[in-house]
Amino acid sequence: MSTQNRAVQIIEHLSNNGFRANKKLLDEIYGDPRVADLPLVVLCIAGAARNGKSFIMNFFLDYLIHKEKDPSKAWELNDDTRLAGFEFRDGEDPTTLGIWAWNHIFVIEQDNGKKVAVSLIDSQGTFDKYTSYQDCSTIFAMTCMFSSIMCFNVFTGLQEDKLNDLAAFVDHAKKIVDNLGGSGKLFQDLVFIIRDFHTKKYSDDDNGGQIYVENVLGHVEVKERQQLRDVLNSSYERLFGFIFPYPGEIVASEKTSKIAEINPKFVYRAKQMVVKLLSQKEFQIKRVGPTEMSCKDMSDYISMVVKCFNDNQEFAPKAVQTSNRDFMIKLELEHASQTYDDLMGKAFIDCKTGYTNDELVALDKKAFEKIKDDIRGRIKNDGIVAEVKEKLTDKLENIFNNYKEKNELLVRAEKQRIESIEAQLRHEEELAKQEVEAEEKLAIEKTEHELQQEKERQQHEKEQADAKNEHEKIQAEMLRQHEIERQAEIEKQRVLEAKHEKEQAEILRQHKIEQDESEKQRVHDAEKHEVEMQRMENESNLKIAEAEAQRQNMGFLEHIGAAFDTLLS
Ligand SMILES: Nc1nc2c(ncn2[C@@H]2O[C@H](COP(=O)(O)OP(=O)(O)OP(=O)(O)O)[C@@H](O)[C@H]2O)c(=O)[nH]1
Ligand SMILES: [Mg+2]
Repeated sequence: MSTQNRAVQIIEHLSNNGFRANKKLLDEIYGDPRVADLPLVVLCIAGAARNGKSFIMNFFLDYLIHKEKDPSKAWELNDDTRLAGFEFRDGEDPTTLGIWAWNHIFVIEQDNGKKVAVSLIDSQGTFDKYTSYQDCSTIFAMTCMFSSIMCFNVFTGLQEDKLNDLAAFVDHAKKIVDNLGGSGKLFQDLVFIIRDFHTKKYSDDDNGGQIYVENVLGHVEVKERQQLRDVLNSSYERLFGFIFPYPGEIVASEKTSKIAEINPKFVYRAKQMVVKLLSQKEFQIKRVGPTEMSCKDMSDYISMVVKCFNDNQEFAPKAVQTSNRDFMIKLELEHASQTYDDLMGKAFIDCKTGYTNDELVALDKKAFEKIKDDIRGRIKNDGIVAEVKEKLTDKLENIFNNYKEKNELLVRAEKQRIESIEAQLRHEEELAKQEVEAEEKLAIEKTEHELQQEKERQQHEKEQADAKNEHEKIQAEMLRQHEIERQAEIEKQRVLEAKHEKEQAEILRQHKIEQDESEKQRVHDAEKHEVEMQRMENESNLKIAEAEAQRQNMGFLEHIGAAFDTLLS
């Protein structure tokens, strides 16, 4: 719980029997975007002053805080739990003045997965010595009108005087709402919370409160009392009864917020009641007549109700009539406009091309007829139906005009789309034609090109063949020339070799001649030498002979020796 969450006075009780709604605060609370569009559940409490209304509201508060925070976890109340929020006080002086609401609207997910907004409203004590009957009646009437779950808090039991108080208001109010349609009931859930209840017969039974209330409101022999019961019994859609034991001394005579200090049986009953009334299985959505209220509607509704009560101070039920009638018409108009908008919107979801005028008029007629059937089915008062229909015609005309404009845009867009498609088609045809022409041209060019290429290829081949031939010719010629040259060279070589051989032969011959000459010379020289040698030998021999002759003559011999040396050198 945020520190800013608290009970705030939404309706101030002015001293001159008047009331003032705090519109700014109401807008802040019920117009909060977090909850504005959610279906609204409102639990209100009313009853005599100083009877523990605010005290018991804190049990509802604790439950909602818990459920909003952690929906899947079971709600536990243990000795550590502190109950706080709505101010309650011991003593005699009234604590709650005017009408107070918890300024945080709880978002609770129902078992079916849909979310609801839950508001808690506490009220000033009524039907007691502190408040005038008229103001009591007004406060009580207002809380009845605000609530979808109306808790009537009483002490010790449902005595006739308490039933009388209730019935006095209910009787008037019921006659008024009877005509408004729906179930025609004043209350949706009427809950009797009976405190300090002692009758043992019921106290020990878990269902004792329900049985007790049904018994009290059941058949009685006394005629007037039965009439009173008939009035009450025809005023609610569902009836609940819860009986509470004495909460314990500390609660009753002092003030405590500690669960540990409250009678455990009281805590047990409180838990049972809270879970039953705020069951996630079946929340009671606030309706005005047959029309369910969204959270955002509540601020206007409360303001309008307060204004009506201030304007009709003498007769509270008249205020109920006026405000309920006006507000119902307002809600019906909003609901019908929304439905019309939804139906027309739906018709436009898949419509991309717009409608013809006749089709559009038929759509409008169909939606309008459906809305009229819905209204006729819900509201039984012909006057209200007529008024809603009359006002609706203007309202729906505005919405229709919006759709008409939207349709014109769609039709125009469709026309443009078709024109653009046609233009596109023409363009595509032109392109296709150009493409075919281009392809044909390309095919011709390709064929020509291929022919040209073939021609060039053939030409090239021919040139290549010619070149090859020429080359081969040249090669052959070159080979032939080369062969000739080679042969010439060989011949030349051969001639040269022959010449060389000849020269060699000549050289050899010359050499032979020279050798022969030389041999001859050598032989000649040898012969000459031999002759010489012979001569010299002869000479030598001669000399030796002479020397021998001389040797016999010594001198002679030396002379022979010298002569011989000279000869040898
Ligand atoms: N005997 C008794 N006293 C209770 C019970 N519940 C609360 N109280 C005490 O009654 C006193 C008044 O409680 P509130 O919750 O302020 O009563 P109230 O009805 O809101 O009073 P107003 O706002 O003045 O109308 C407090 O001291 C509570 O502790 C109960 O069930 N029995
Ligand atoms: Mg109070």
